[in-house]
Amino acid sequence: MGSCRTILLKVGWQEVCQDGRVQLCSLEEAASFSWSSKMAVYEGNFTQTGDLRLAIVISRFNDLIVGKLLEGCQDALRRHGLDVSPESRQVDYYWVPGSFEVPLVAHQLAQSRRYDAIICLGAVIRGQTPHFDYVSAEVAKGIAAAGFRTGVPVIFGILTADTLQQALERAGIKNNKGWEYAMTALEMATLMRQVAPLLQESRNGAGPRPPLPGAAEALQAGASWESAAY
Ligand code: INI
Repeated sequence: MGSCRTILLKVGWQEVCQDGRVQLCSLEEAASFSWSSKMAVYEGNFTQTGDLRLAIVISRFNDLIVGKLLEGCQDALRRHGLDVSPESRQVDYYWVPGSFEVPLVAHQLAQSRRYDAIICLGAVIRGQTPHFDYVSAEVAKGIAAAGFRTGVPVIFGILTADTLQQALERAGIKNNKGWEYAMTALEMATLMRQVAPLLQESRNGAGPRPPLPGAAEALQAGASWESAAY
């Protein structure tokens, strides 16, 4: 496994490379990394939403579908205590022509550091375009890159469907995926608020990490991470 030189983020023993790959840090760094001897569980929640700030990037293409996704998304946010009104100080709305344009705006919003999470909404329907595969693949990659490059959760709320009927079913007739995208945003935003201080801790340089049973043997010269006991 080759290692990249340009590291965008370090989270614990993991390094996120510029091209989005995730690799493990060097043995030397790992040995000097400090962890609390007590392991903890971190998870997001749907209750500490009072001071969250969100952006929603919305594609106008297929607006029949996307409008429904937006309604579902707003409904979920409202029911979890967020003010989604146009005058809201909590949620800002950014409209773009099509899904292809979503990642550019999402990336720049994430870079602005104004938001705890960014929700991307769009619909790409296979039956409507021969370039379905290009549009959907680029949008997925672009949205993933926006999150990786900035450390801000960027939610993939681009509905991909084979037919208009299928898209409608997922945009309100059977269920509304917009709801799910909103819930994902809340969970990730509240989780990342807990992850950010860990990152800061690792940037500040942490003290020695207490060894775990079996670590000394596993980390002998020549041992690879894969063979480590944990
Ligand atoms: N944009 C979509 O959001 N969904 C689609 O299904 C779609 N189709 O079918 O082509 C689509 N095309 C427009 C595209 O997103 C860009 O706006 C356009 O290519 C200009 O860059």
